[in-house]
Amino acid sequence: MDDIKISRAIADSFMKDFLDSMEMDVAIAGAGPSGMVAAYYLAKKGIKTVIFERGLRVGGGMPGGGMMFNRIVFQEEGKTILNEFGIRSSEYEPGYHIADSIETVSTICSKAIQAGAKIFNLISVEDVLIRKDERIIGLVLNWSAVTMANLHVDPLSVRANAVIDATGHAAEICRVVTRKLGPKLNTATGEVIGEKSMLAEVGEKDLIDNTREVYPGLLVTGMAANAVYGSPRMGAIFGGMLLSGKKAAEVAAGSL
Ligand code: 48F
Repeated sequence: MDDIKISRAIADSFMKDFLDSMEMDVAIAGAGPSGMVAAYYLAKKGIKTVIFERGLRVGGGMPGGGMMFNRIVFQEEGKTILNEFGIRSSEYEPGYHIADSIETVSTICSKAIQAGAKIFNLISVEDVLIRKDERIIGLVLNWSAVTMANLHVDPLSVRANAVIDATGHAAEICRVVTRKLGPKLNTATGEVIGEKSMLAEVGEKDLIDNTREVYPGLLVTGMAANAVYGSPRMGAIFGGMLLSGKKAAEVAAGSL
């Protein structure tokens, strides 16, 4: 084995993929459950989709289950997506299906990639790319190591026809937009309203309505959608996250 060939193979293959991902149909910030499900449905339609994930690993809040018990709950509607992905679950009580959070995350991730989506980990989205009329047309990226070390290093930009904020509770992309472009989201205040306290029944239902375009060129999915529109959180029930990802894919595909 030649050590330099190993290094060249890695750098060369990564750089080809990265350059190919400078322009895409849909760019997604965050590889949590909603972002990866959205990527799966988009890629399955042949839509060029790339996720940029800040962390070392994918899955966001899903692997941790509820309070580190790595099990997650799905209601009937969410179970249909589990079935579609071939993820096993068992019925704990009527209408309460329980799944292994690690099996769920790993299966969704591998299906998204095999459908053709790309996931770049260790890259943070720090801003959006805009047109003169302030429509969002891409993302501004930097290595997570750079942002964590607070190094003064300029970012790179990538262009996309649609951008999805799938950054979870923090709704980071929507917050960047309001901070830099003003209170112009299509929420009641124009700002990120902020999530309400735990109420699973309402949170799960609202999530589907909240999954939509929140600013020209920018969609929101998953917990970010509830945070932006001021709906409750819901803990380790994940049907809504998967259904939200599926809806985000439909809305994004329809906007292309
Ligand atoms: O938080 P996360 O899992 O979001 P989600 O898909 O699912 C929410 C649930 O996990 C849970 C819940 C269920 O009831 O409430 O919280 O809405 O995944 C968000 C991902 O986005 C990444 C973050 O590391 C995580 O993997 N992320 C956050 N900000 C950025 C980012 C950023 N600025 N750039 C890139 N990735």
